[in-house]
Amino acid sequence: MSEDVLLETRGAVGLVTLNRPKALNALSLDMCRALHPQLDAWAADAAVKAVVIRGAGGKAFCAGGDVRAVAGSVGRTEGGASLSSEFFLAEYALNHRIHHFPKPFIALVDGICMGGGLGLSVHGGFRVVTEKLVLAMPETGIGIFPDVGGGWFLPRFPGETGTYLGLTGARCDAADAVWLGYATHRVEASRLEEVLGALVAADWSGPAHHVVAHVLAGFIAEPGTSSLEAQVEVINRCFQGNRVEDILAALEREGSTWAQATRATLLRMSPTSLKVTLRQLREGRGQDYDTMARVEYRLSQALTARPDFREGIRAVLVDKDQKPRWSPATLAEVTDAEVEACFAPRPGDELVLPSFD
Ligand code: QUE
Repeated sequence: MSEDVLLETRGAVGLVTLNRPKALNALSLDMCRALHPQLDAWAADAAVKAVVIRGAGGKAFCAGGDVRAVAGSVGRTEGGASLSSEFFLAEYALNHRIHHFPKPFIALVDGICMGGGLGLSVHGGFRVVTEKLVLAMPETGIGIFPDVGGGWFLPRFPGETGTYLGLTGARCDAADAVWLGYATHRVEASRLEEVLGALVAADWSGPAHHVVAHVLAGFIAEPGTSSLEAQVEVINRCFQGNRVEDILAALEREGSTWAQATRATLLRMSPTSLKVTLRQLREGRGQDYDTMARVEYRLSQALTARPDFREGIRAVLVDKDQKPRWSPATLAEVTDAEVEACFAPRPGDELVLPSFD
């Protein structure tokens, strides 16, 4: 059994603790494989009324998928399957299990939550955040794209904020997360143990969603004002385009300090990632989550096979020089055909999801 994810029941609550604090609880293939069957068992067990997920160590909920392991394995296969296909199949199946979970699923998101951390939280019904929240979808900075359902949840954030967050990787605090609708509750980090204790001690004789909502309501604190909300009009003006080049031009016309800094951020990201991501987010406006999960699996396989992924991991997580050399290096060199090819079906290598109705 993996010690990297702790699974226990406390009274009527199934409790998941992501337990790789030195790696900011980054989600590995082994963790997905340990957690998923336990969620199936809890879904079927009438004595379990709700599931709580949290991160150990007090610094992070979950920094993302274990992309370092995936990048280190590119080109290598294990009995025919690559770690990239095994990992993304397992991670997206787990996200889908949470999305369709039949009982309250409560994420206690205290600290860093990026990429795969959103996959473990946004699909549940309750996302409880604290003053330590740092929320981001930073994948365009490592040559991939905002996955784990980003194609579904980012277009559902207000106006063009999802486009902005998915392309730039900008960080959100607790007030931003409440305004976006990501967070359902804001509590003080020092009270999270008490929240868990109150859920364990609750009288579960009523409808479970009402019980959870009632317990959490007893702990809410003021979220404060969102700086993201204050920017929404300029974000909407600049990020409405359907071409990355149009977004850059709009930021240049806008001219403010914020617009110049945002434009400079975009110019540091993988040009291929930016073009693929914008197409993904536009497609996701009109699609349901399950459809986007299948699209995202195709993208995961196409983009992890490209050079920008290994280069992004090198620059951000290995050498940490923050100076990736992207290939192609400019937006103009990324052809529409290259972007289109990333979305192509992969006969014999598709994400197959169970139906939970
Ligand atoms: C983009 C990402 C990730 C990232 C940085 C990015 C990501 C991820 C990690 C990460 C951070 C610290 C760790 C670790 C992984 O960083 O998905 O193991 O200790 O997991 O810019 O998508």
